[in-house]
Amino acid sequence: VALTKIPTIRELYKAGVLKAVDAAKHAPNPALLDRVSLYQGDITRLEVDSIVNAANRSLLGGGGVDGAIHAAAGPSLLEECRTLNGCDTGDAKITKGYDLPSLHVIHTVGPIYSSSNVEEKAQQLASCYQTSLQLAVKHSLKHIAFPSISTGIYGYPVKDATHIALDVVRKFLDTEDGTKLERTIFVVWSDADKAVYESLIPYYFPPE
Ligand code: AR6
Repeated sequence: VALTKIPTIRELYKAGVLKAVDAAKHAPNPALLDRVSLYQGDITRLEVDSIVNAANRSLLGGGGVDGAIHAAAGPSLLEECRTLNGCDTGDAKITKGYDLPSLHVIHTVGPIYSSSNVEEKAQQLASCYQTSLQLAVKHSLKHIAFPSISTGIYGYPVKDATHIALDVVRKFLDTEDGTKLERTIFVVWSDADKAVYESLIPYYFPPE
């Protein structure tokens, strides 16, 4: 899927998919409307500079989006991952994309959710988004596509996780480093997750 086929949130407002809300949490930043996307589908099909993998600390593959990324990238990805010595929760490491249409994969490790230590889990999840964004800019990558980290096998409540994802990305795009990212894409798999993103995006990325 080419970048031109991935709708920006400006286009989603125009189409009526996204609707303005009264009590937005951030001031409008019109430039960001062209630089953020919501896309429902398979992250492994995106022709972008980088996709993010919701990995585990071994970085040696697993189920969910991790399994899909390794399957689509081919065995060379696992070979490179073996050289990385794993990754801490909340941190991120980068590899090439191999057989993926994405040039790079940014592997991050989300927290395994539990209803105790909610604040620590939230900080770890925010750190996944933050370190992934920083890594993309450090490597001069212009696009980054995120799956909904930790909300599958790791059990993080989708609504809480989506607030964190949107908050960290909005704040990062407002910084000087953030101006270097031409497109940040939130990738959702299920209809339910898409509905959550559609309802919350207007609070963080209000229209003009
Ligand atoms: N494209 C986009 N999103 C996807 C895809 C895909 N191809 N496949 C699944 N999702 P999960 P986690 C969505 O479980 O919760 C692995 O075993 C999925 O619907 O992949 O961070 C790792 O090795 C959900 O919304 O990641 C770890 O052990 C989101 O991706 C563990 O799972 C994340 O779900 C990580 O669990």
